[in-house]
Amino acid sequence: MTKITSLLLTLLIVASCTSQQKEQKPPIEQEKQALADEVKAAFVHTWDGYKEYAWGHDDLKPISNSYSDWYGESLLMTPVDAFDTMVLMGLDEQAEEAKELIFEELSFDKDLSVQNFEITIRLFGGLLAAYQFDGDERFLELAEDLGNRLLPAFDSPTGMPYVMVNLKTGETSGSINNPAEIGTLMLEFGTLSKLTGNPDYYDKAKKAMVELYNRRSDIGLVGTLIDVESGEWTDTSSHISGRIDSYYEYLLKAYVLFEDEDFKEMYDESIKAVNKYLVDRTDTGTWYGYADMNTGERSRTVYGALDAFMPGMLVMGGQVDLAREVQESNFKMWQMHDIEPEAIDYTTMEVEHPAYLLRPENIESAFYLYRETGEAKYLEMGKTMFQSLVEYCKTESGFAELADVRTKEKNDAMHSFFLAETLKYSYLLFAPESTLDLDEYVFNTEAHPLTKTW
Ligand code: DMJ
Repeated sequence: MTKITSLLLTLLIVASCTSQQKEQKPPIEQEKQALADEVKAAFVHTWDGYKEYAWGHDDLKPISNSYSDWYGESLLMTPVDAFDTMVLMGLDEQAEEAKELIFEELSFDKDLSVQNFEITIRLFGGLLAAYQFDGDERFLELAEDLGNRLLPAFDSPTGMPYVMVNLKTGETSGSINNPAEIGTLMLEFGTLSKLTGNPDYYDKAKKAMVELYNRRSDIGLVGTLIDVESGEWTDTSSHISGRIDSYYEYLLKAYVLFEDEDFKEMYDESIKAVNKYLVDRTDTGTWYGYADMNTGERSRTVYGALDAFMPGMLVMGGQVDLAREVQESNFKMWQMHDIEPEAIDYTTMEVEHPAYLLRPENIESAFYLYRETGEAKYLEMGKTMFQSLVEYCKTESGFAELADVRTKEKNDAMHSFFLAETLKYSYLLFAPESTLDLDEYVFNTEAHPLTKTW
């Protein structure tokens, strides 16, 4: 063989190896199925713990292997919240167990004063999604019964709901409410209207949102607390964190689910103000801070686990570049201590609130970005986050919150949103896209998928 032929041969071999390498999928893509199976195993582990130690109660206490009920009597928070995750994961046996328990034991005819928002997003949303997935009319009957019992919450002078409502008597309490609890009812009440043909639920939930929107400041921001009787703000601090967050989410999602243009207008106006006054680009990344709703002046540089929903919402609203930027910060926050704290000061990168409550938002945003861009980096982020959960939060019977992400000390608590949301978004990130088509479904804020069957 001449030198030239041998050189040509070498070049050919190198070229063919390079093209083979190019054809090879990045390794994380090949791990997707295994990761989805790991998430499913984490779910089954936790459901087994619930069955053994908390059956029939609201929540599992994953360290003492016992249970807790929010209001003294159980409203089956965990089984209702977890049901549609079981369906998505193909866990038929577990779904059957949950379904039997729900139909045998769930009753809302109880003299309990409950938090309208939490009951709506977890139970009302869970039952509606269960009905749409499963088709059993009893889910819809329970949802309708619950919707009727919650409806008196809207009977305030402004139409914005009270915080609490008694399931039996309809008595309301808590006139100082917040945008999240006022404005995160639309998908559930609206869906019930569409499914039953009774417009009342839709109209009341929409009026509440419009009343809130109409009280935005001249620069377009809302505050943290408002009196639903007088309509006056009692705390004018504006941000995207807890107590405001999902109001914006529902303005957008209500438009997507109901195709009601009013919501689009309100979302577009609101997000403009939020991105003008709250986005904070610093040396440490792109964050959303706090500002006074009237002046727009920065008041705090705090960001946390709840704020991490933002990239997911921005993707849905078409602002993908900004979503990417913020997700980098989300992940940076996660990496500070291998698991995210509830809140940090993003200028110093110091922990402000050290707990981790098994929250989903960071993984949720990675999921939306992966679906939108197909980029492996979002799978990598999801893998890191899920594996931290297993490493630091897993217990003999389930998963526990962390009291402090720096020491990894655990708390004896596990919110039902861990099964409804955290494991659902983790699973959907790794599972084939056909498991759930985002063009067909809109998630309520507790990750219950709702679809336009009307
Ligand atoms: C959930 O109940 C919902 O996602 C809500 O919108 C915010 N808080 C928790 C999860 O962190």
